[in-house]
This record gives sequence, structure tokens and C-alpha cells, in this order.
Amino acid sequence: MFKWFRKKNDPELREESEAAAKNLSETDAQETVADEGPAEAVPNTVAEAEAADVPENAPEEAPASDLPEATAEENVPDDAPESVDEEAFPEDTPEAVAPEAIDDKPLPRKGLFARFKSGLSATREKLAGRIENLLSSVRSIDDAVLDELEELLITADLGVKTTTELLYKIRGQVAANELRDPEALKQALKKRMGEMLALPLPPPPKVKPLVIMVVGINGVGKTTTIAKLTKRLQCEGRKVLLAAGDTFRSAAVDQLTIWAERLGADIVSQPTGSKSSAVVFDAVSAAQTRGSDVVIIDTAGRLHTKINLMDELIKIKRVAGKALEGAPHHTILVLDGNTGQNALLQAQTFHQAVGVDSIIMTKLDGTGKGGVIVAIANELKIPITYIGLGESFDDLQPFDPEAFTEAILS
Ligand SMILES: Nc1nc2c(ncn2[C@@H]2O[C@H](COP(=O)(O)OP(=O)(O)OP(=O)(O)O)[C@@H](O)[C@H]2O)c(=O)[nH]1
Ligand SMILES: [Mg+2]
Repeated sequence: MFKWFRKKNDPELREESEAAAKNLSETDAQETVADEGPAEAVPNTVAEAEAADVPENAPEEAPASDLPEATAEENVPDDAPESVDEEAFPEDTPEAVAPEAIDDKPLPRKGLFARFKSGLSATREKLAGRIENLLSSVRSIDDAVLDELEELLITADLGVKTTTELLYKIRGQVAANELRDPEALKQALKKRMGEMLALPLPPPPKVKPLVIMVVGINGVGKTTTIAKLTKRLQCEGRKVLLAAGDTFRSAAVDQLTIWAERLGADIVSQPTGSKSSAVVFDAVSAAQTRGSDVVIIDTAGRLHTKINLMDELIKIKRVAGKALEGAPHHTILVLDGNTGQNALLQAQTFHQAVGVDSIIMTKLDGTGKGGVIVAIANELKIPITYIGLGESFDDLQPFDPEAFTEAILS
């Protein structure tokens, strides 16, 4: 899983990705449970915290100025937003399914490029297919062709800003007579897009336990992505503890508990309706006593209002930092690939509230809207570390800018 922390374009990276995919292919969740035994019992600290209702140094009562200096709050760029763009937070996202419904049988093994190509076929159709149609009828590139290309890219979810920036240099090259034929234009587009996507990756984590918080609106795939990441981490020999921080949606705790049992991972939870910050405090504390390598915090995707949701996430961050200085060390935003340009608005809102370190974009297998990844990378400069290309464990693939560009433009 920590491949994203490696320097980009590392030749070993692709080989490791293949090896990890093989590992995932060769074991399924049930086998892991059998091999590793049942999850450990929930620690006493949960009961203690329940009795106390909130942890000692209850964050609600502590003024911000009393917080330890190195709490994760330092990473929060701004206060919670006072208003949230409702458009970016559709209500009709799909209901979560029971873990049993997930098909964890792997796809046949293919190379990384082939895997990206098959998973991103709908986006390729929308981009490469339409670009091909446009360019097949022209012999040389002029302003009219570039204008049509611009419109095409904007409507393929790259948006106005990114499309304008993407074509800026290319327009100059055309004006200087450096780009004359359609093939040269396609190559220049690929190169420019690749440059936009190749963002520096977060530095390697050197803490134990590494605390990762996973955020995103309801139904985007947070919990199933957490299960997939857990599986990856376990394949790398890491001990994972899951924190059931979504205490709002009924069945959310059960969903994560079933995953934990199937994966043989530890879990700390409290009943629906409990304080999620108390769960997170207990989980981070328990991980330290149990020697866990990684804590992954699942969070709610919906509360009474969007403002409440952001406030809750800020509180969870603060409490995690009280349980372990500097935690959470990494915040992952999960976005649904079907959302198109709204994903950009969601990312801005979450980033403003809690600070997002990396993005995982799910469900790209069923949508032609994958072009939004380019807009997110270009406009927010937040790296995309994984993409979801299906519901199997090994369909969560480390993001590779080159394979992505090839897949959607060739
Ligand atoms: N096709 C496809 N489906 C996915 C992918 N990732 C997640 N899903 C599905 O998306 C649905 C919602 O997933 P959840 O993990 O429950 O979403 P969530 O964000 O935790 O939802 P809430 O807990 O309600 O906030 C499930 O049916 C998943 O199987 C993906 O990459 N491709
Ligand atoms: Mg969930």
C-alpha cells in the first residue's frame, strides 16, 4: 500500500504493483480469516470510554488553545466552511451493500496498462474515441480544430480551467507551426496531461502506529476501500486496526465489523449513536498498546447537515491527535468517479475543512467521467494514490499517471 510513498517512476514500483496484485489474487478474505485466526476482542478502553462518555481531556470542553502543540489540527488549512455547496453533495448516492455482496474474486491477471485500459474503457470512449472522430476528418491543425478539442475536453469532465491550461502550451506550439498533424497533437496532449498528473507523492510514513483517516460523502466507497487497503497492508505483513468512526448511519458499524472479521483485522467500535470521537480515541490508544502498525479510521459520509459533517471530522482529527501526537498522520479523501466535476467541489470542501493528503477515486469502471482526475490533480495539487476499477480486492490499483494517460487517450 505504501507504494505511493515511493518516488514516482520508480521502475520497481510497477513490478511491486504486479506482485501485490498477485498476492491479492491468490488469497481471498475468507482464507485470510482462516489463516490468521479471529479478530482480537474489543479492548476494555472502549467500555471505559463509554462509561466516561467522552475520553479524558474531552475535546469538546478543551479550548483550541489548550490542545497539544502538535495536534493534527495544525494541518487543517482553515476553519470549517460556513457554507457548503449543496450541489456537490448529492443526496441520491447508492446505499452501501453488505460485504457479502462484494465479489472478491480477482480479475484474470493482466499487465498494469491492460488493467487500466479495461477499467477505464468508458472514459477512453468519451475522450480518445471523440478525439479520434474529431481528428480523423482533419489534415492539419488550426484554431477551429483546437476550439473543438477544447469543447470536447471541457465536456469530458476536465472543466474549463484545466482544459484552458492544458491547451495553452499546445496552442502556442500550433501557432509556431511546431504541431501540424493530428498525431503530433495527440502526443502533445498526452505529454501535457501526464505532466499535470505527475504530482509529488507524500513522504514515507515513519510512525507506528500510522493513523489514517478516511473521509468522503456517503456511498462513495469509503468502507469498501478501507477493506481493500487493509487487505493490501496485510499482504505486506502489517497489522491493521480499524476504527468504526461512522457511528451515525445504522449498519455502518456492522458493515465494518464484518469486514474486520473476514480480514482478520482488529476493530474498535461502539454502538450506533455513540460519539465517533470517543471511538477514535479508543482505537488510537488501543493500537499503541496492541502494537498495531496502522489504524484506519472509517468516518460518516452523512450527518444531519454538511456543516455538521465537517465539524465532526475536525473533532475526530483533534481527538486522534490527543490520543497520539501528530495523528491522524494521513487523511485520504474517497471520491466517486461517477460524480464528475462535483468531485472537484467535494474535494475543495473536505480539503478546506480537514486537509486532504491524498485522494482515492472509486468506481471508474462504470463511468466515462474519469477525466475529472486531471482537473483534481491540476487544480488542487492533491495526489491521487489509488483508483477503483471494480469491486474485487485487486481492482483497487495504485494510480499510475502514465498508464492512466495511455488508457484514456489511446
Ligand atoms: N463498481 C465499483 N463499485 C465500487 C467501487 N468502490 C466501491 N464500490 C461500491 O460502492 C458501494 C458503496 O460502498 P461503501 O464502501 O459502503 O461506501 P461508503 O462511502 O462507506 O458509504 P457510507 O458508509 O454510506 O458513507 C458498494 O456497493 C461498493 O461495492 C469501485 O471501485 N467500483
Ligand atoms: Mg461507510
